[in-house]
Amino acid sequence: MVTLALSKGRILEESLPLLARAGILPAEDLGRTRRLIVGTNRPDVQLVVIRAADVPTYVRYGAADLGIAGKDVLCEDGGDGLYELADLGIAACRLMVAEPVAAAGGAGRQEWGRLRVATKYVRITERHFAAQGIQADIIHLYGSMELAPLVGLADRIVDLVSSGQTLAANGLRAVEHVLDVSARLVANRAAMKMKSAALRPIIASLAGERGI
Ligand code: PRT
Ligand code: MG
Repeated sequence: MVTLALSKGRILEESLPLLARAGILPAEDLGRTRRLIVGTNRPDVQLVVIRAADVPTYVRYGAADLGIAGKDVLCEDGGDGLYELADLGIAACRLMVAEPVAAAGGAGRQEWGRLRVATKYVRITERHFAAQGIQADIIHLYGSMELAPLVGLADRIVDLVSSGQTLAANGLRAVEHVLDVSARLVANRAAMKMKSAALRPIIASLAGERGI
């Protein structure tokens, strides 16, 4: 059995056409079912639908042989023990530093003491500011980062931006680029050896020309 880990939301929506092209059709509507393991038209392929940030963990421990996860999630995770096989070119966005439009480029930051940055991406954010010699206080949030500067919780945020509408709607603007993000196909290292014959054709058809 080959197990592929996916997350609900954008990754799932944009992965389904890739799966269909690879001849893998979920047996149920993944957006609706409450089942977490979903069979497919292929008796040897099943899907697990989990939180986006959990995909690297499932694949690392071999609970899933393959996974589809955003580069944001993989960078934050560190990716140890995983093979990144392909940039699938889906769910594309940018990880950006943003601040209130009113903050005027962060001028006067020193007067207020250390920069406070709210984000879900603690490791990436620490690295990003450390590389500039800025010691930031990172405030770990699990979602709705855009709210933090509006209520005085943080000076800046590090979050994903695609259209920019969410930032604009909350009086924020992107001030620095951190990372270009798209979904990647990852694999468990042991499975690549032990299940090579089963995995190779699936990887080839999912990755197409995009294999790394
Ligand atoms: O739901 P859960 O908390 O488990 O995870 P999640 O909310 O991160 O899942 P989901 O499905 O929203 O995102 C999963 C993956 O999709 C991310 O890890 C990215 O790799 C990818 N992705 C691509 C995005 C976006 N684009 C995106 N725009 N994930 C989130 N957003 C959010 C962003 O955080 C912000 O709130 O959309 C908002 C900005 O969108 P615009 O269009 O207004 O700029
Ligand atoms: Mg979500």
